[in-house]
Amino acid sequence: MADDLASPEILKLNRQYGAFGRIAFREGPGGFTIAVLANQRGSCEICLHGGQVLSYRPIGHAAVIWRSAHAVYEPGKAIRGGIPVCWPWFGPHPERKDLPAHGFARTMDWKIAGTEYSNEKSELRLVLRDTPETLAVWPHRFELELHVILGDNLRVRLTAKNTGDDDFTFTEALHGYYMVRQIADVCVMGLEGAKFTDSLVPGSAPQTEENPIVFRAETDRIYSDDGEVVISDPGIGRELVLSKSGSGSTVVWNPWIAKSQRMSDFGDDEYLRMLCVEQANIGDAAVTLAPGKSHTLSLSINVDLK
Ligand code: TA6
Repeated sequence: MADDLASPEILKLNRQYGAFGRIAFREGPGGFTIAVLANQRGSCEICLHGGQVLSYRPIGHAAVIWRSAHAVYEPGKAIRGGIPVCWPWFGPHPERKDLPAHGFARTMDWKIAGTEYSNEKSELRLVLRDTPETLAVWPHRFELELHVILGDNLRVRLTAKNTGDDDFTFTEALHGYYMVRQIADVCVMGLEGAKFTDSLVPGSAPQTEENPIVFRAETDRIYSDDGEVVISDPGIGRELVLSKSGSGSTVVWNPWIAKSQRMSDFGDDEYLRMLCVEQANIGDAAVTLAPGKSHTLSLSINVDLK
């Protein structure tokens, strides 16, 4: 039984928020608290460190979400894989090179705001609020909620609320890492006709995507697109259909060989088995909120056998 040797904190969480066979909490790597959602259609794990979905496995399917075997599970560090929450900035901080890429949300400890379940769904809400440390680098009061809904698909909703007295502007991404059998056989559909910038050539002019995207080298592109994207993976025999709302940008990234070798928390050949397709708001799609206002970025992951 998972609770046999659980810590008092984990036992308390399971007493307060657990539901046998539907919602449970366990201690994970690095001592991080992991929420496990389950229902008759599958299971999903979310780490309270970073508010990060770590796994999603619909019943009868291979794992959907990828995580590096070299991932680091340490306070203040980002976990390589899953669906990192990039907020309140995407990529390098626009001015401060001393600050971590992709903001602070993915390296902070989130709190449980609530759980609920029904015959069809198991749900978890996590919340993150400003701290003296965040105010020191980003002088705005905020409340961030991550709402994960496991039903016959997986939905992830990131809601930002301005709880301060001044407007603020942020960029963001649900930086999902997806499992593929063999990247050379994969293609990404749905971005044909969309404008994109190539992050590997900073300052390069926008281009227009003409074809489904295939992968033969490091690929790191930011598309202006608000539509659905499909990861076609003949190796596994499935399509991952990534639908979204509240997002004007889609990022497609595979590090390929050289970048994989440069990342200490990424195996040299792991690029073969993963692909990032990220629902985001970057550049012209940055979001400005007036005091009291909220914005939700929402992702739905559906698995279609092919
Ligand atoms: O999403 C693409 C990207 O911005 C890449 O440029 C690469 O840096 C990736 O994110 C991973 O960033 P991380 O800070 O998690 O190593």
